Amino acid sequence: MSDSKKMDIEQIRADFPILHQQVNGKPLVYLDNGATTQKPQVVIDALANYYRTTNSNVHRGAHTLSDQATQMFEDARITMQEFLNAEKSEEIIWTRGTTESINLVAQTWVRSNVKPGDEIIISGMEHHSNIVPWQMVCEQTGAILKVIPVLDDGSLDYDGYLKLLNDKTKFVAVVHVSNALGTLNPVEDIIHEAHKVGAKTLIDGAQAVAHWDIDVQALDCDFYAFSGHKLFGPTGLGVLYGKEALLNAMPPYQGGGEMILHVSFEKTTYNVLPYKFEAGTPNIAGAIAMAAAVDYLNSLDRIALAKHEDSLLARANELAAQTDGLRLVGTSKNKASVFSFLIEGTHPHDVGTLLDQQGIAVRTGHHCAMPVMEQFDIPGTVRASFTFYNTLEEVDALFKAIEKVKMFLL
Ligand code: 7TS
Repeated sequence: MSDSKKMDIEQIRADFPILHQQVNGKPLVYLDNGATTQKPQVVIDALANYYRTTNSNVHRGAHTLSDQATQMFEDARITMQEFLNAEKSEEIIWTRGTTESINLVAQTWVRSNVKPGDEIIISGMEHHSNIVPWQMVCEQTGAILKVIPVLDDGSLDYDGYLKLLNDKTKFVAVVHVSNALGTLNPVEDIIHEAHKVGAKTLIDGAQAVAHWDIDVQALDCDFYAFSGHKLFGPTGLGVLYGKEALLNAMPPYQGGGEMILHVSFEKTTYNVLPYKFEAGTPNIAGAIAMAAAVDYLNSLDRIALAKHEDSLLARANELAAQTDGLRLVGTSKNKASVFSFLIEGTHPHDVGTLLDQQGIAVRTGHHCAMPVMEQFDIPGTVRASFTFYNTLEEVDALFKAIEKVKMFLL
């Protein structure tokens, strides 16, 4: 089957119009895929075509375009269900992104199920969006936040995790792949152990979905969160997967239209799943374009492309070993194609600016993961995050540019 799937990188690059331009007089080398991925033409077309031909509100119109928009919107939900291998499409909630998905769970299931003294576990390598919502719900409920330590190579202290688990643990929320370090966490085991003490689990999949197929039933996670824009889809659109029984038992997150069955001043009854969690007009165009992104991914040989990403990271590591003065941050043996580094004696922001002048787009700073930066006692890193449309030549270009930066700054 994979024979008919696309894996030629040049052909794939041709699908992404933004990649073929000069930035600061140099060919663009886009290595900031952890922040957001670029969009293939089919996604851009899906957005534009929806607005050109179908735009209407969903679930309410008594006219043809509204019926068509509703059909496309609900078909997109089924596309996401199949993408995650969720059991039912009702388990797919459209949100604004990972951040909103996590806040939703914190303010519904967790807020209504934890008591003072109960414990919520996160890890030391979380993005702020998987830290702050839990701190907020701890303040609201009197629950206590526990943090799994991170080891020097950027991997999770798994034994440290096991030690934190006890009968007070009510919830475990852990990142699948760290955006700052690239570490791939053993989420299946983490979930399994959490379930043994009766805790529920959320996996922050923001950085994982673009690299590998995700199977929420195999993982057995209770919730899984990600953002469309990091999966070759539009901004402002994300997904929360949740197990049906939990979603059914949860109070709504926001009140408004769509999420009700009946409203009176005396009593309001809430809609069924998934609409109970989708108050207001949703991002209809975004959902439809997101489905186009997943259809596009399904046309690619994702296993071959994951291997290609591994080879990009291997090339970066190989060149790093030949480069004086580089400090790599996040060297866990299980990692995604995220290459975080510092040039000794320089500030990451200066490095980023000088790389940009050479057409190379990276992210610099703390990557919204300040606690792990503090642990490594650094202000931030320079992060090159690769995806399947990147090439070995682009990795080489990064290292040529690093040499120029060193000449300029040191
Ligand atoms: N979780 C992880 C692991 C992330 O990497 C990010 C965004 C988020 C959550 C939040 O996603 P959002 O779409 O709701 O904003 N990470 C990054 C990054 O690494 N650079 O820019 C955004």
